[in-house]
Amino acid sequence: MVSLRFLLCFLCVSSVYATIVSHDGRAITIDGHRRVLLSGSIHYPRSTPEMWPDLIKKGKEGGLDAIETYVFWNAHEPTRRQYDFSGKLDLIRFLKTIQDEGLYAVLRIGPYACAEGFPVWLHNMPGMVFRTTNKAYMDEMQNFTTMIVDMVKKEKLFASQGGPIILAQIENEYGNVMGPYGESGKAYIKWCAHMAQSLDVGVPWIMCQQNDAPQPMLNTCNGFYCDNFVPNNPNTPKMWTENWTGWFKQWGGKNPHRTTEDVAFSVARFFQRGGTFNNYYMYHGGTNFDRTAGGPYITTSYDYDAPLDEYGNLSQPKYGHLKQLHDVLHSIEKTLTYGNISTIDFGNSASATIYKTEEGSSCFFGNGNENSDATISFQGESYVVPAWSVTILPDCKNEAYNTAKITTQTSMMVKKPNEAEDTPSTLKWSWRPENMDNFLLKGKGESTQTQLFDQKVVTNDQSDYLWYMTTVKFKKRDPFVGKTMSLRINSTAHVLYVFVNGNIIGYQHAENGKFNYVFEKDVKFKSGRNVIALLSITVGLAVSS
Ligand SMILES: *[C@@H]1O[C@H](CO)[C@@H](O)[C@H](O)[C@H]1NC(C)=O
Ligand SMILES: *[C@@H]1O[C@H](CO)[C@@H](O)[C@H](O)[C@H]1NC(C)=O
Ligand SMILES: *[C@@H]1O[C@H](CO)[C@@H](O)[C@H](O)[C@H]1NC(C)=O
Ligand SMILES: *[C@@H]1O[C@H](CO)[C@@H](O)[C@H](O)[C@H]1NC(C)=O
Ligand SMILES: CC(=O)N[C@H]1CO[C@H](CO)[C@@H](O)[C@@H]1O
Repeated sequence: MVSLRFLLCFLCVSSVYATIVSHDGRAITIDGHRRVLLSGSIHYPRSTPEMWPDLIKKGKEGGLDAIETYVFWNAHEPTRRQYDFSGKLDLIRFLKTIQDEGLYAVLRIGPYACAEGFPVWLHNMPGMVFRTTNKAYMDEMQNFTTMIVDMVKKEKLFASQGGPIILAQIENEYGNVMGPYGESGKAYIKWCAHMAQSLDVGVPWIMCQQNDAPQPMLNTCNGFYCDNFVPNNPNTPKMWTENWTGWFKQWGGKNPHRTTEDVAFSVARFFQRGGTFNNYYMYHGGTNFDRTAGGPYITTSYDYDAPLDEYGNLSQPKYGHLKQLHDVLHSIEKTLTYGNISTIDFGNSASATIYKTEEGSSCFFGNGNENSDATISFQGESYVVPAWSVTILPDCKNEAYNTAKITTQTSMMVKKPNEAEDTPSTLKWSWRPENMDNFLLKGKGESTQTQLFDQKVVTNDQSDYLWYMTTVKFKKRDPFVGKTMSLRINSTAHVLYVFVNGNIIGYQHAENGKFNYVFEKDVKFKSGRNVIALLSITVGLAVSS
């Protein structure tokens, strides 16, 4: 009893000790030690709080050091200054679950997060221009970012306070789009850096895909391959914040697949070339619940072909093959982060990288040729390195791992028709009318206008459907009555259904990536009142401009 109490007290004291997170040009340092850090993205709203401990535990068993997540502004602040941190949106509970499992956390506050992230009310604010030196935007971004940082600080979740968060992120992949913003874009990035820095979180801030990230922001790489990435400052380590394990799925598209061998190759090559931090986007993709799929056409499944599948099960061999890679990389952490580096080029895209310390050496043999295997002779031995692969030799003698040689079991998910006994025999479609009570529609659920309004503005993201209706009257002797005329609609709806006098005359949807199309169809009008009704539908809302 006494010893147990002593142990508990020791734990509670040690948990409030600050962890000092810093970096040099080689790696992130934790309490002064350079670290090899493997991290995986798990977005808390894409699973349930009941799943979190299991997902994070599986991440840890899979060799991760950290879990990374975005913070979803649209979900947390659906209406201006009205917040939701309940259930799946309990960010603090998620971070504490990570802490309980003994992992680090990487908090990408953004608050821009690509297709998802911005609330619709922000889009609808007067004078709003996203992601530039726009006063209204900057005020809102600062307000939300500050609130999140304050919440997290209050719970002592930054490493500087004894918590799990070792890195925070401001903005997101802005470098990819900043060109058109010109000087304002540059000023905005400086402002972001300054604003973030002033929040004094006590851990480094990162900016991904931001070559001009001002010091002390760490610029990092996102992509399928990042081995050629060079940080913008000699004091910034080589970090990869989004290594895409697959891709999101779109309606009508096939299941995205990125081979295990290719993911492993890209990571091993990144470490061969001096990388020390890697994050998998995604480690668990999960589900876009309710209406949260970004748009257009992103499915409710956000499986991402990740090492943990949508339901949180191990996706083999990806999970196991990467776990082996992580174990090998961790076993040579010291050499990787402190060793002197030398390389040998064998030609034909084959190379060796040797990390050497006084205690010993570790080697990477890389073969970047997609078609032919390489035979590498090194210190009197000969090694076959398959095409498009990397071999790791922790002692420069014995091969411990090759990215193309999979030795873990493979699991296949078979989707069966509904015939098993324990599933209900009748899975039926059903429908219900939309709840109109919550509608923030101008007026009372219907309104009369003399022009067409953008659906986002009218529905305020409370519905995926909007009816536009108008009437045309013709006198009996009007020469157009009964004649074939053309009804032309220039539309940005993801899907458009067109009705004349209650009869459907056609429908059309935006081809992938095109947001403007012209619907055109022959119609005949009767004398008297004719009703033209258009049903405009969104399939996943993108609020990024
Ligand atoms: C955000 O703005 C509201 C006013 O709209 C203000 O009351 C609140 O203090 C601000 N929050 C932060 C963290 O700045
Ligand atoms: C997959 O996950 C579900 C839900 O956690 C579980 O019921 C099922 O047994 C798992 N399947 C496998 C093959 O592990
Ligand atoms: C790296 O090389 C330098 C110069 O040869 C040497 O002084 C240093 O000790 C080496 N470092 C390690 C970790 O071996
Ligand atoms: C449709 O509208 C867009 C923008 O509102 C415009 O750029 C385009 O030229 C229009 N297309 C046609 C065929 O009218
Ligand atoms: C969305 C995106 O930028 N995807 C690109 C990522 O990088 C790979 C390879 O470098 C490209 O093929 C993708 O188009």
